[in-house]
Amino acid sequence: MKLKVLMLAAIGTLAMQSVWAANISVTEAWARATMPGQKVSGAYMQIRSDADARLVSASSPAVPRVEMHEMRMDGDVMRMREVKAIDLPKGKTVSLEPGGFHIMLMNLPKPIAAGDVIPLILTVESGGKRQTVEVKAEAHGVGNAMPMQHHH
Ligand SMILES: [Cu+2]
Repeated sequence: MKLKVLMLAAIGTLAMQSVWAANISVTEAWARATMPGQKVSGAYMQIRSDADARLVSASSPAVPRVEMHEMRMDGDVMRMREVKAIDLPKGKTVSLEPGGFHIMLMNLPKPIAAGDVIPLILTVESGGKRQTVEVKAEAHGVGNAMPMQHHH
């Protein structure tokens, strides 16, 4: 009986190792086109991992500064803050979308036009190991020019 328990424990360990590199799928990646003079924009996407993982950083060869942000209601005021990581629970689709988690594109050297493709590199940590995922976010113009509504 004791041996059986030990074997199960060993199998458990092997299973853990086989998910060393998580399979990450990113779909519906898009970025918001900007108005002339606008230095910041957002990128959004759906991320799904087949193992528990965390998005720990985002960068882009085309954007000088990229941060991960979260928007949330604080009373009746929408606030945005930088986050260090975004949890990607196993098998769950995590939505980066206006009004929630998003990738903030900052210090833009030139406006983002509809149809532009913004390359993004996501760093995902799973099981103590890091991997990168390349994403191409196509820019869309959005009818509402004020993506972040503030209520005062
Ligand atoms: Cu932001």
